[in-house]
Amino acid sequence: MATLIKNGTLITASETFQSDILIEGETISRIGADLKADSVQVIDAGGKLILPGGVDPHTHFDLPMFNTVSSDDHYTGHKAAAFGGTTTVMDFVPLESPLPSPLRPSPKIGRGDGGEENFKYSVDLWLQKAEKAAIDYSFHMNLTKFNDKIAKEIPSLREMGITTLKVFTAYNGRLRLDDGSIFKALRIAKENGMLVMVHCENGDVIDVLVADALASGHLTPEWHALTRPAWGAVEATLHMAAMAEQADASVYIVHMNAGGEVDMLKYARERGVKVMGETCPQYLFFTIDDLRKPDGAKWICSPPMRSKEDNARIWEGLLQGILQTIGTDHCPFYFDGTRPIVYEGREVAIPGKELGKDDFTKIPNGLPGVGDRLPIMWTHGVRAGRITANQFVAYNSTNPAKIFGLYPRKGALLPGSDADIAIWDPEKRVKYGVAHAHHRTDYNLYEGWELVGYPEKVFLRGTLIVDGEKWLGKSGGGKFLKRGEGQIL
Ligand code: DUC
Ligand code: ZN
Ligand code: ZN
Repeated sequence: MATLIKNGTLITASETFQSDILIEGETISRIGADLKADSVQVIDAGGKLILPGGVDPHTHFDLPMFNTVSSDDHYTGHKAAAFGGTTTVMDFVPLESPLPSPLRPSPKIGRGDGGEENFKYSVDLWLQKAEKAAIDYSFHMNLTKFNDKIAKEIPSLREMGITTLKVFTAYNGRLRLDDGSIFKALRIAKENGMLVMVHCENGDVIDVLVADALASGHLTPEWHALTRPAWGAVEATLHMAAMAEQADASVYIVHMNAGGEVDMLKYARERGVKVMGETCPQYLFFTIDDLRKPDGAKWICSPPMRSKEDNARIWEGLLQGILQTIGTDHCPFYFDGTRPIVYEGREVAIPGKELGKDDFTKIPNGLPGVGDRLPIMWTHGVRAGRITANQFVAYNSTNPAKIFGLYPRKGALLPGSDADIAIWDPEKRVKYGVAHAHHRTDYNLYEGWELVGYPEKVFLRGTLIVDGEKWLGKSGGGKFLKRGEGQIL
């Protein structure tokens, strides 16, 4: 049955206006005043806001790390996202070898053409994990090896609907590529309408500092931040912008965490370099002091938390339009994975941060956040006057959809767009925390925060999947989105 949402206030990336909105099938069919239609379900959204569903460009579901796995999979993480108003997520595919590994290929997945890393095999493995998807999703490909064979295969990713490659300037000997390989990847991406995303830190410096810290017996969580200096992120950001310019390509810097990175982004963009930047809520609120708390492992992610000054500069970067998107880098682990939590009526325990209780280098890196992003950014961004409501929509939905080739299907309230809609109650008060968020983990970074403004109903392609506290979505209800060429913003 069609759905008519009446009397709401629509918020897009550029406008705020009162209108009705008609959903027919999976898409928005009409937007306008006083809409009428036969045999529709009518929802009165008077006093409510109508937002395009959130598009999170950066998640890691079911990701193996340090002898465990991120504790949200492609169902539980999607469900948490939906409760927070997000209806599309983009996950990163690790580049795998079809050789025997702990991630045994299932019978459904062929072995590829030999023992080397293989895109098709890696993507198929991730598609199989994501069969339980509850919201729509797409993939980025981690480019963590480079040789002539891999270079030749990159364009084949386009046919799989993957138009983005993530490279790393850190994690020497594991994920990092050398400059020559990154430069070649940038040129291949440019030739094929693809975009390179970069994790910016200085891997060489980190390796020296980590070895020094361990040799000196510095094992507590704060050393995670002290061994990954902000300057490494800052110089890598400028370096990657310069690399993009030399390759005449564009580049997208993920999880910008240091004020200096925002300065470098501004510097490069003012000179016409095609560089874009994403930040994440955690880099707006937390600092190295959080890692010094008794439960500091909860805040361990890479790149790490910085300083109050960095938080403030990133907020400015959002208000001033220097940054383009807000992602989450959602990659949760339990704080104490020896103690089960009850998830959908079942006890579940997954090893987590306790793995590194005596050594910060063994703490799995990553945080929950996919469900937190919109509610936290609404109260502490929009209501606090740090960004406008239109910027909120741009950064959390429209810009990621545009940059990653999903617009106007996603990230838009337009006739023809998928009816991915959050009806937002701007007055709803919530004392937020692990009991409210739906992540499959035992803690929340925003525990006890008072929020004002929260999703009331969430639609995925016209189907109501969240109704207040009621979960109406289902495993397998999400679709894989093949992406085309994105826009450079
Ligand atoms: N950083 C994390 O903390 N976890 C997953 C991947 C990443 O870049
Ligand atoms: Zn990263
Ligand atoms: Zn990440």
